[in-house]
Amino acid sequence: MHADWLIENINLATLQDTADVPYGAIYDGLIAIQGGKITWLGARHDAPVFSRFERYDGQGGWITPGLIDCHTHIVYGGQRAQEFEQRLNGATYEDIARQGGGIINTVNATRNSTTDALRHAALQRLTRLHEEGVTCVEIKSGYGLDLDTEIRLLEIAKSLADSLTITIKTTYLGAHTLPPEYKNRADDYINFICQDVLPIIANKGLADAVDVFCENIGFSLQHCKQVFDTARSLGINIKAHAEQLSYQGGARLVADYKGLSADHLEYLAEEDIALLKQNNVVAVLLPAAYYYLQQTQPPPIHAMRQQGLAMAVASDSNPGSAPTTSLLTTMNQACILFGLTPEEALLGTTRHGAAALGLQGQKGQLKQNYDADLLLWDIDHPAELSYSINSHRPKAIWVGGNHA
Ligand code: DI6
Ligand code: FE
Repeated sequence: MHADWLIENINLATLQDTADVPYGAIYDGLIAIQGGKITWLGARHDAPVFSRFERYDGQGGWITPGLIDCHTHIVYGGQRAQEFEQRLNGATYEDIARQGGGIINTVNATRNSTTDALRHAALQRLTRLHEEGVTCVEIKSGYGLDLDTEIRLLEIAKSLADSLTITIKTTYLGAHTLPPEYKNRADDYINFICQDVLPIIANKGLADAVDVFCENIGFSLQHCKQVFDTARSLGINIKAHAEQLSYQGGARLVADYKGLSADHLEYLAEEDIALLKQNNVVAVLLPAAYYYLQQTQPPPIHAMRQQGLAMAVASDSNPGSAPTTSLLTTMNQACILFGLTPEEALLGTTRHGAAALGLQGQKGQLKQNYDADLLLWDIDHPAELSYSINSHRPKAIWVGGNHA
C-alpha cells in the first residue's frame, strides 16, 4: 500500500462518530496519508505493509483532526477598546449599539480602510488562529453593509488562503446591523440585501452561506425570513446569530429552513432543541462573547446534551463582543463558563465545527478518506488542550496532506 506520509509512534484522538471510547482514542497508533486524504489509520500492530513513504516519528504525542473555527468576523478595520472601557464602566452592549456605536463604529472604520490594510489586519488575526492549529475557518462579512464593501470583505476573506495553508468558508452577513444610509428604513435595507446584493454575491460565488443578526438590536424574524427566502432561492446555506441577548425565535427559523447552524443561543428555549435536532441544525456556542459581554445566562447545555444536539465551539473573533484570536482559550471558556467537558470542547472545534459548515463526511474526524488535516501535539492527554490557557501549539500541522 503506497503512502505519501506515514506518521507513527503516536496516539490518535479520532473523534469518530462511531467511536465507543472517549475521544475515539487509539493508542500506539499509525496514520497513513496519500493524495491529501487519510488512507489508513489504526493500531500500529494492525497496519498493512506500506511502500514509498516519508516517515514521521510522532515521539509518543497525540494526533487530532485540524481545528475548525466555524464562526469568525476577522475582516474589519479599526478597534473598539474604548467601548470595552465603557462596558467596564457599566454601559451595556445594547446601550452602545443604540447610541450609534458598536458594529456601526466598525462599519465606518472598515469603509474607510484600504483593501491592503483590511487584508493585512485579517491575515494577522488568521495567522494567530492558524498557529494554534486552525486548519479550517469560517469568515463572515458584515462590516461593510454597502454592496462594494461587502464584496471587498468577502474577496479579502477568500484571498487569505493564498497566504496560509488553510480552508476558508465565507458567509455573507449583510443583515448584521442597519447602515447609517438606511437609518429607520429596515424594510428598504432588507429589500436592498435581497434584490441588489445577494444575487450578485451568489453569481460571483463569494459566499457559502448567509447569516443574520436576529436580535432586538438587530433584525426581526420577518426580515430574517425574507433574507432566508432569497438565500434559499439562490442555493446558499443558512445560519443565524440567534437568541444571543433575548429570545426572538431565530433558532426555530433556522430549523424551519433546515439551515446549517444557530449561533450563540444563550436565550434558546429548551422546547426548541428537539426541532433543531430533528433538522440537523448545529448549535454553535460562542463563550468568548458571553465572557466579554459578562453575560449571566448560559445556553441550555444540559438539555442540548441530553437531547443529543450537536454543539460546535467557535471563537466569534470580532472587534466588539469577542476580540480574541485564540480558539484554544475559547475551548477552555466553553468548559468553565458553559460546563462542556474537554472532550465536548474538542468535538466542538472538530467534528461538530465541520458539521456547522456543511463539511461533515469530509473534515473534523480522523477517518479513512477524510481530508488529511492533522495536528501533532506534545501532550499526555487531549484534555490538556482545554485545560491550560496559552500553553499549546501543534508540533506539526498537515493540511490536505501537506505538511505545513
Ligand atoms: N453578535 C455578536 O456578538 C457580533 N455580531 C453579532 O451579531 C458582535 C459584532 C460586533 O460587536 O462588532
Ligand atoms: Fe458572531
